[in-house]
Amino acid sequence: MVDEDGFKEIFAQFFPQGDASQYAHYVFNTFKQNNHGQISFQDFLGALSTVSRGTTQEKLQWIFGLYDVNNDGLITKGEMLDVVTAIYEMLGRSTEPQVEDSSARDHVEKIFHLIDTNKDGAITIEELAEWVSRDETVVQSLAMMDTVLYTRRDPPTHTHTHTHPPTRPSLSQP
Ligand SMILES: [Ca+2]
Ligand SMILES: [Ca+2]
Repeated sequence: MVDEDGFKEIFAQFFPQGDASQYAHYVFNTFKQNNHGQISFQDFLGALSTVSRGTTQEKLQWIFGLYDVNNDGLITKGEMLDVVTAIYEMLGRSTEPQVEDSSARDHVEKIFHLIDTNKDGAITIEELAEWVSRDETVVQSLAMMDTVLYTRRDPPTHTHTHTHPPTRPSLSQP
């Protein structure tokens, strides 16, 4: 079985330049909800495979679960800020350009207004799906798990910390 500390160790190996523990906590939480509190190593690998090679719908559900921290079916601005902040911490200080403390908040404000089309202050899975359907490529950059899988196949190099910026703000790659 993989426990939360095991997750943190795995993420720490892939993102040694930052502090991945908070992001690992959110990812573990997402897997836990999908697997009723127990995560075997097979479940873990299966989930990684879904995130990397699943359908857009499967990825969408996984991403939604990641950002919907309290699992109530809505992503609030606070939840998005928490997860984005965790991603910034994971990427660490070696990212270029240097991440300013205010940029996570700015990023969240921008993205939130793009996705929350009815402006009620919360994002539903339908709103997220609608946003993704406008640009299929965005789903590729939604989960940092893609980066983890990439570094698994290919030993980490410095270039992984600054991939090409997406054409619009994404949830996970500021
Ligand atoms: Ca929520
Ligand atoms: Ca909304």
